[in-house]
Amino acid sequence: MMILRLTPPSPFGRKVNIAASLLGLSGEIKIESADTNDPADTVRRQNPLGKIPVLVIEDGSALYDSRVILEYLDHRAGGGKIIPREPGARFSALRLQALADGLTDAQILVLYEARWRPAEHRVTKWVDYQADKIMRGLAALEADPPLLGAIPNVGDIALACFLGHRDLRFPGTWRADHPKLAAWLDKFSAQVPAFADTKIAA
Ligand SMILES: N[C@@H](CCC(=O)N[C@@H](CS)C(=O)NCC(=O)O)C(=O)O
Repeated sequence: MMILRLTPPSPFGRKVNIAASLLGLSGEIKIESADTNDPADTVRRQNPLGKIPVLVIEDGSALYDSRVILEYLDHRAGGGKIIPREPGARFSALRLQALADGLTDAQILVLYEARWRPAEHRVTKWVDYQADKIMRGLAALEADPPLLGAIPNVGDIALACFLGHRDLRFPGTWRADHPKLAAWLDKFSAQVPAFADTKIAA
């Protein structure tokens, strides 16, 4: 049995749960929540960065980050499923994953600014700098939304988790101005039951 360390609202942990479901591996994974703020939590020994998700596999080794875990799960499921083998499709999926994960990183930095810094020390210029990345990413994706294949790839999974995290933490801030992307997420949600199954209440 593999052990997945995460916190339920984590968009990166959600990527892993959705990938595992698509690959038929959910039954081989036990979820154990982690507290990244607790210095005593074993997650800091499993991943020196102290970040989740971490996947502990049967031999006791710990895999991180979410991209490495998704690659491992794809390999474990036989390969070429959520990370296509054909180079054109492969690099397009990996690039979409890099973009969507980068947007999620920026979104988390905006949240951490409010969570970690007292109001008098917050730097608006820094938050605006991150918010601009998100607006540019949303605009680029709206101009050219990805095609959803029969099996969603790692890029699609990462994009759905970014948009789901935006809905959770910044509701009402993207759908009206990005109708094609909103339709894309509805289609993903209809195709991938694990997306609704991993949704948490605001
Ligand atoms: N690149 C990482 C990002 C993981 C990440 O940022 N996780 C957040 C929770 S969503 C975290 O652990 N934050 C605690 C910290 O930054 O110390 C991945 O893809 O797994």
